[in-house]
This record gives sequence, C-alpha cells and structure tokens, in this order.
Amino acid sequence: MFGITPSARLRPSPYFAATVAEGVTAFTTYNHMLMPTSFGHPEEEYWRLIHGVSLWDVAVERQVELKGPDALKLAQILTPRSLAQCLPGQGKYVPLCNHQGVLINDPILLKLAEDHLWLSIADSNIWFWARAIAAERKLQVAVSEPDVSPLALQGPKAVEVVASVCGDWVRDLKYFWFKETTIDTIPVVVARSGWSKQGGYEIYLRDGAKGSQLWNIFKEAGKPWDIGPGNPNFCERVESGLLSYGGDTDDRTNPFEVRLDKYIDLDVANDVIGIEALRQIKREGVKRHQLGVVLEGNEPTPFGFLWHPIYRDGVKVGDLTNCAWSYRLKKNIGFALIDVNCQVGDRVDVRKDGQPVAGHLQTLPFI
Ligand code: THG
Repeated sequence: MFGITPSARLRPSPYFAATVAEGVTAFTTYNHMLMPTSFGHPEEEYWRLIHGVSLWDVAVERQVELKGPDALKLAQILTPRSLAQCLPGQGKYVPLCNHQGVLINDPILLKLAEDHLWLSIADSNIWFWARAIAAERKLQVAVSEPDVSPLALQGPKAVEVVASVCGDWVRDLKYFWFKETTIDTIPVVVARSGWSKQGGYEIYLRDGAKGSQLWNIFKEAGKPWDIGPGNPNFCERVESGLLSYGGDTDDRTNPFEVRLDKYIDLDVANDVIGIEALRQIKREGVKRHQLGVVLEGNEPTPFGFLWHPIYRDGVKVGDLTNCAWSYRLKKNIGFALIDVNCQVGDRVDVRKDGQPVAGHLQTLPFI
C-alpha cells in the first residue's frame, strides 16, 4: 500500500532483518522507531498468543539509563510510585507524571544495582525530561541510552521455550523480576514481564549486532511449541485491559483516571514531580474514569486512528479511545475515557462517521 522512506531519524530495530524475513506486513512508529504490527494473519497471530507462544520485536521500548550515585534519587523524583521496597533484580511498573499530575509515560523500571537503573519507556521522550530534572536538581547521575533492545516471548508456552534456551531457573523467576545472563555468549537480561496477560518473558538484548542471531535462537528452540512471529496484540490487550500511553491517554490524563491508582503512593516525598497535584486531584476526585464499552453488532467495525465521541441520552460524556474485534467475545470492545457520572450498565452510543453505534458500559478488564 505505502512504503517507508529510510532516514536516520527512524532507527532500525536490531530485529528488523529477522522480521522482514518472517514476512512482516505492517509497522507502526513508536519512540522514533518502527514496530511490526502484523505478519498478515491477524487471527492466527492472536490464537498463537492465547494458546501457544509468540515472538515479538519490541525494541521500540527503548531504555533510559540512569547511572551514578543519585540514580535512584532521580528515579524516585520522576515517579510517584514508591521505590523504597524495590530490590536489585526487581522491575516495577512506574507511572511518570509532569508537575500538573498529567501522565507523561508509563515505563517499566529495572533496578540493576543501587546506582544503575533502566526505564523501559513507552512512546514519549524521557531522555530530555530526565536530563533536565537531573540538572535542575543538581544530581550526580548520567542519563543516556544503552545498547539494549527487548525481544518478547508471550503466551502460555513461552516458559517452555525460554527454559529450553536459558535453563529451568527461568520457571522460578517471579513476575517483573529479572536476571542478567548470556545466551550463546550474547549478553542479555531475562525478565518475566510483557504487554499481555498470557504470561511470558522479555529478553533485553545488550548487543545490537546480535538481533538476528537471538531471534533465530528462539525461533529454532520454539519449533516444538509452534512458535511464530507476532507483536503486542491489539485485541488481547484490549480484552485484558492493558493501557496504551498516548493511545488511551491525552495531554490532560492523570493516572487515577486510567486505573493506575495502585501504582501511585501519595505519601512519597514532596520533591517527587507532580505529587502535590496528584494529592489535590485525589482530594477533589477525578472528573473522568476509564470503563469498557461493548458495542452491539456481530461484525468487526474498524474505528481507525482517532478517538470517537461517546454520547449518553444525547449528551457527549466522553471518548472511545480504542476499539477491537474480540475473537473470544465475538463483539467490538473498547475503552471509554468518560465522565465519572457514567457507570457500568449505562447505555451509550458511539458516533462513527456521524452515525450512532449503540453499546453499553462494562468493567475492565473484559477477560
Ligand atoms: N515491556 C517493556 N517496556 C515497556 C512495555 C513493556 N515500555 C512501554 C510500555 N510497555 C509500558 N507500559 C506497560 C503497561 C502495562 C504493563 C507493562 C508495561 C503491565 N501491566 C500489568 C497490568 O496492568 O496488569 C501489571 C503491572 C504490575 O502489576 O506491576 O504489565 O511491555 N519492557
């Protein structure tokens, strides 16, 4: 349909050649890189994630490295989630907010050592932000990007494949914990995490020259479990209620609106960015919240790029921020960012090309 014009602004993933060899048919942009979004068989790719194991190029989840005596201090200034209990070898999902309490990214933090952290970021530039804050607060910390590129194995059989490559110790790795190791001399970090609710691992490659080699090791090892290429799966993540920063959020979304309450600790120190604003929002209560929408109709209805307005009793009450055809529920489902007066069970309609599509509100996750 369209081509992609090469440019040094669009950094290739170390797995790019491997995904082309697998027959990638679509990409999206993310953190100034390309991420595969289809290998041409969407339903097959979905069921492979639900029942088997799927291999994903998620190198777009780029790392912001914090290194130096004040690394942990900077990390805690950047996130309103308490890091007091975070141990070396542990990862944490950490919302980042600006001074107004608006969500500006939702990385996974990996604590490699007391003075060495990675923020594995979603689609917004945190190197600028972290460097500016470090300088303004006069912290002793270097903010940089290491040569690190995540590869994900997701699905119920991922544990078998990763154990066959790395050893049985990976079976005992706790959710969100990680370990530094090598695979055929390739330096990696193996973490039990990933943007699906089907279980799995993320392998953080520490040598960008070895992308095809690492991809092929897992492709070969995964054959007994019928591994195949995939990507962060739109349908599964909507069913599972996983948030997409920038997709489901806008420039005034705070973490309480999008179900991130349990990752915010209001008693962190006052020097944490956005904490005063977050306390105030909590005191006053949010004006919007995030619920599921189930649309009527038994056919997939593509909604395209933009948010779509949601109406209740003829009044606009919010927006549909995504919508997917659920292969398990056989319905179009999506997330609503909607007035707090709207509740589960309410009948609503979504305007698509000016036409109403009827539906109702439901709790998240759907499954
Ligand atoms: N992996 C890595 N980096 C990433 C992502 C990832 N960076 C960008 C983006 N994804 C960050 N966003 C999320 C969102 C949700 C989760 C992980 C990363 C997630 N959430 C679980 C949930 O909401 O149920 C559990 C969180 C918890 O309990 O701590 O997994 O995918 N490397």
